[in-house]
Amino acid sequence: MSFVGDAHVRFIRKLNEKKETFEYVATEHLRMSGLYWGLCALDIMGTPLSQEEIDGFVQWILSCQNEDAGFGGSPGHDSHLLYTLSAIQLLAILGHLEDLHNPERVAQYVAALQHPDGSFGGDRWGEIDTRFTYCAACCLGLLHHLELINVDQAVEFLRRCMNIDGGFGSCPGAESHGGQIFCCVGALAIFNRLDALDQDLLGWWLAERQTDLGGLNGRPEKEPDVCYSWWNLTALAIMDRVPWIDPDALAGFILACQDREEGGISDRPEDEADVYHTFFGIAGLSLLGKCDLPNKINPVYAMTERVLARYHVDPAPHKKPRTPGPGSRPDQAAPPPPPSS
Ligand code: GRG
Ligand code: ZN
Repeated sequence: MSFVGDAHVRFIRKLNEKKETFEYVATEHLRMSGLYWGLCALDIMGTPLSQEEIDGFVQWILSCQNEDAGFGGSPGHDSHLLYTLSAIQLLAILGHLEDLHNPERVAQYVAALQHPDGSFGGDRWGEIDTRFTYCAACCLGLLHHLELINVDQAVEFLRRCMNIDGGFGSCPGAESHGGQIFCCVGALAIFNRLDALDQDLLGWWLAERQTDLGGLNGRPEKEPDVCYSWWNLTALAIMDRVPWIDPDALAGFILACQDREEGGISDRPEDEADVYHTFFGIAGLSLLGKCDLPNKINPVYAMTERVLARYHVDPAPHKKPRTPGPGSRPDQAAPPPPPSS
């Protein structure tokens, strides 16, 4: 089945015109992330924006920044790590990260959400979730300010969220789930700490998520869903284990979820398309190297490689040689000091 890119571009562009609809009003609280899904999908497909569009988006994004330096999901909404990450990603995609007011203060806002046990709260109210560890790692990686947090403690918290199946949940003791696995593996990649994983065990668990339809599910016995073509596949990509699934079958499932007339991609074949599954479907196809998409998505930062290059962000932080610190596994320990005379 073919990829109907032109229809997807039309579908995404139309979303911004539907300002009078219930759907638009009902999603106000997460508009920042919605815009990120749409613009990142257009970026993967190499769709240019006009200068007028770029300026309008940048102005709108900056209008969502609050006194505490964080960003809300819409103007006047409280700051949250989810939307602060989307805002930073959007400014980078638009080539306007330079317009971010006082990036050090934004980085400090993010770092201040770390708790003493290494976890991150999503906002000042303090709900903890491994999603927020990823958001913090990604924001600080993009802003080149990882030194502001305690990385060892953050890794320690993630270790506590790891289950005996090799996967991760939202907090210690929570069931393994594809979405949280992306967050934990992505954060560990940014921290260059993949040594915290059992990559073979996790690789097996993820490979077993492929269903008879070719699509991936997020946990055992669940239905396949296009968005796991991002959540699960990124973890496999970061661990160099994409061939552990059948890529052609997965691509076939994603393509079968396209609305070939109106554009957009849905969670499952014949369901209604939405911008979230459109983005994750296109991002999954990009990770699989299918459909000749011009700008490759990066599995760690969830942005195209061209944007990372522009801002000098290492696309594979987990592949850098690492000098182990105290408490590292013995097989990775630094050589012993020379004997004293
Ligand atoms: C920059 C890409 C990016 C992400 C930012 C928000 C975030 C960080 C990560 C979210 C990770 C996550 C938890 C994704 C899962 C979303 C999802 C499909 C939830 C559905 O869960 P269930 O239990 O669905 O309703 P299943 O498929 O298990 O039936
Ligand atoms: Zn989904």
